[in-house]
Amino acid sequence: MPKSKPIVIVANRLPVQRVGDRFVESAGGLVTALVPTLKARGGAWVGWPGVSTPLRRFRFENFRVQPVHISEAEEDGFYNQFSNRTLWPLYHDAIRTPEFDHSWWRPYVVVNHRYAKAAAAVAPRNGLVWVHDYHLQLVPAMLRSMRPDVRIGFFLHVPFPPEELFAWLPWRERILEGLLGADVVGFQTQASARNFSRAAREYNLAEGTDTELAVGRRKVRVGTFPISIDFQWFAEAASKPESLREASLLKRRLGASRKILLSVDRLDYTKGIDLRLLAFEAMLKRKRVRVSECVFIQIASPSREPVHEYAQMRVRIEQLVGRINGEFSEPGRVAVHYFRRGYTREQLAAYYRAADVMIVTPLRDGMNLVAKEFVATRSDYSGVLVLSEFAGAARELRQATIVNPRNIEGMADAFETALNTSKRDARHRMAILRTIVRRHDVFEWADNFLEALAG
Ligand code: ADQ
Repeated sequence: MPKSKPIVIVANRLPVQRVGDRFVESAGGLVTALVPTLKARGGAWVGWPGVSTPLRRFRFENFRVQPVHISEAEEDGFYNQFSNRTLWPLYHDAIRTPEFDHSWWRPYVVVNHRYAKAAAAVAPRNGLVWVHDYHLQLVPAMLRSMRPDVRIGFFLHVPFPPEELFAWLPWRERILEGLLGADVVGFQTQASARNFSRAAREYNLAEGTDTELAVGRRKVRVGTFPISIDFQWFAEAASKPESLREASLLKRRLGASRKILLSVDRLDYTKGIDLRLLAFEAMLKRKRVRVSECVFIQIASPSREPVHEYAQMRVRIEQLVGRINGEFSEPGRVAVHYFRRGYTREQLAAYYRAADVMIVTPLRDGMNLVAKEFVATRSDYSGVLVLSEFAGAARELRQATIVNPRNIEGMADAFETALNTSKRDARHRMAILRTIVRRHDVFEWADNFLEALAG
């Protein structure tokens, strides 16, 4: 039975981290999605422990944890530079200019090879191996050459860029060859899947259709598998008395009559934080909504701080927050609350529950789980979701208020309309959104992919 077959997950990071002298599960979407699946099937997780001191293979619950050692110099070339200064901006519409430095390619190849070797060492005969994300695009082909018996799946969490952008990459054929080593290549959206298939044909590395390619005599299935969240967990967490208490305390502290606009992101230039602040400022300038009536909370978790573009983005955001507060805040009524820190999932659930309007306006995003988490917490069917048309989630969450994040005045309009949405209208839309996320949760996502992989 395919469902009971053990799996090997290969991802940049391990799903566990050391706390004192033991290991605990780390937070994050992928871990929530795959650890229950791994626990049910058994198998292994291959990944980087996040520390440069070598760590031995060990067992966690009923699966194996296979650490991949990466030196500090390799971490810089493979992760900070090639993954996050070349691939990340290129795959996100070149929002920042990607840099193409030949000295970064080498560590990318070396580290990918190390992951492939580690996966080859732990994969059972004829087993299933599932490789994740843009850091590890060479692993499928490398693993296939080492272990032709295994079935290999690859899932890209970020968008696959259109042809004219992908063409910039000096190593474009190598990346395509790497991915085409998989039996199933999965994407968040149809557009990404199509971009990939077209690029594979364009560079004469495969023939076929947008959903099925042939590399010589081998078939490669190209599919769309929109990732999701643990709906039940968020729905229950947000309905607990502690969360409800937390949410109403927050509302009271901000001013009970004020409506809360909320955003939650990693502090990343793809998330459009600066433009949404400008839109909030534009809305206040119109003087139809005042700070006595609303407050904007931006929660941003620190991310990739060694990368220059991230440090720059942080300065810009902090200046904007200062400027808006300088102009619009009143004693006891701060216009923008900016919290640059990580929260537990329980804390986030309480914030989602307190919000009247959730603003998710990335310039480009593979999916965006925050939008789905917000929807899951609204078991009272209230609240309005403002969502960028450039998030993968917009393909599914069509009942959200869809905006173009580069249209500042348009976004300001959308915020105003969202603040004035009738309870009835909000309820109607939220009911549809909740049905979609409930039906298509992260467990369904993992099952669908693994079923395709099992063939
Ligand atoms: P990310 O770019 O990290 O993921 P997203 O999908 O929004 O973006 O996931 C962020 C996660 O981090 C959410 O689960 C959120 O709750 C959490 N988070 C955000 N801010 C936090 C904070 N301050 N404290 C604690 N947790 C916080 C990449 C792609 C996305 C894709 C996912 C999954 O860029 O497009 O949806 O992978 O495939």
